[in-house]
Amino acid sequence: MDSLTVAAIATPFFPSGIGVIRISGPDSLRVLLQLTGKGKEYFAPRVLKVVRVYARSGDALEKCLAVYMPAPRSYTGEDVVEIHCHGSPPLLEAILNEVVSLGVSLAGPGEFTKRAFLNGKLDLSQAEAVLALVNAPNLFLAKAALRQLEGEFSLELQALEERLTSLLALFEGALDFPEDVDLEEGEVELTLKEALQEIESILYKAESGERALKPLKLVIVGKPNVGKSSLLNALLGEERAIVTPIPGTTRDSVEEEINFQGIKMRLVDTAGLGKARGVLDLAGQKRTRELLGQADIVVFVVDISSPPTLEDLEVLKAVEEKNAILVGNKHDLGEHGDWTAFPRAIVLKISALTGEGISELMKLLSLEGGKLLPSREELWYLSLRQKEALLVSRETLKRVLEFLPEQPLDLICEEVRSALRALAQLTGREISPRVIEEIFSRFCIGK
Ligand SMILES: Nc1nc2c(ncn2[C@@H]2O[C@H](COP(=O)(O)OP(=O)(O)OP(=O)(O)O)[C@@H](O)[C@H]2O)c(=O)[nH]1
Ligand SMILES: [Mg+2]
Repeated sequence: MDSLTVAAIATPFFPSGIGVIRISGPDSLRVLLQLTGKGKEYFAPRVLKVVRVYARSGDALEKCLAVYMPAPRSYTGEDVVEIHCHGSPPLLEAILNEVVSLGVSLAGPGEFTKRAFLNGKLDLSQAEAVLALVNAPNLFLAKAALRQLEGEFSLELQALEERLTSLLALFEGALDFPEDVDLEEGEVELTLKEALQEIESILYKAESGERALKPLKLVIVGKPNVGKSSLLNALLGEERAIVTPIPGTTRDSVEEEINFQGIKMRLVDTAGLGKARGVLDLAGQKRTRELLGQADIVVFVVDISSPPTLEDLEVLKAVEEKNAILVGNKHDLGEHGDWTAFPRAIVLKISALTGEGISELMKLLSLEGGKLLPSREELWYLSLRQKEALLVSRETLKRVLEFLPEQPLDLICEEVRSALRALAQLTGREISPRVIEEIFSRFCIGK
């Protein structure tokens, strides 16, 4: 354990609601008492107290809240103090300077989480989950990271390790006492296959996590002039695409990313499909068909205020393969009766002009988007390092399975041991200080 006491500003360094200074190590309480002039009985463990913070000169710097969390029941497992100040960068810096002048060192990146790891509060996969959680680009991955932080991923790893460890024990027993231990080849093969399957399943969940990183592609199609670009603008809440009363306004696609209730989507407005009015139209329509091929969700727009045309039917044909959502735009201009006979039912009546139905459409889109993302239980948000360690253990076990019948037992033992070593890299049970430094250097200061 590191006996130095360290401190850092744990919140972003710009004017904000609050700013937190975090101190960890054996001197934390002494520093808090010196800064505030209070006696130690004032700070009941883990209770926020109102304090004044004084500079060495005796000037009051701040009136704020502070909490003392004695070891081992703290984030780092050491004595921890947090001072919750007003979020003023110069003020935070001044208080940090006072803390340092009382004999405290500045914390390096990820130092608090590193101490939590070294003190056994978290295993390495949980420590990396802290980083994943802070950096999670969307709510799905944040939730996955939280489950990792709470140890669910560690449990999966433990189960895997236990399986391999007992297999190794069996092999070692057979090596030491060949006449006493009967190695059932079928059983060994089964255990190996099960372990391999568990690794595959973890890797699959990690890949699902990566898929959740990419925005879903939402393509808006329809015949010319039905209000596709207007709808894009309405969904974005800004005038992104050009809108005119002239059919064929949009020639090239217009793309913009948006976050629908935690789901990242890439909205694509396209050139209208239908009768081509020249080479430019043809090129635009070709592009629309390509984009349709890449679409995760398709919004098929029609003008509900005028009767369906052959062009609408042509668009319908183009989106047949896709699970398209049919919306009737220009509802502010009325509703033409012939739409009830259209082969596909209109799901929503909207007006990109007045905003009618737009929030309902957004709800529907986030619902559809949610269905396309892997479910919470099927997702891990792993670092490259973690995935590589899993890949190494997978390849090793595959080799063992392949050569099982011919290889001498001691070689097989060695392979299983190296698969276990790769897994131990994930929990951090067997890891070099250099790798630990490398991992925590990716954290921000104060975490
Ligand atoms: N009344 C009414 N007019 C609308 C609505 N949505 C769009 N418009 C008008 O319809 C015309 C065409 O709108 P756009 O958004 O350019 O239609 P588009 O489908 O992108 O057209 P192209 O790019 O030419 O294929 C414009 O004059 C819009 O102002 C609506 O909900 N109600
Ligand atoms: Mg357009």
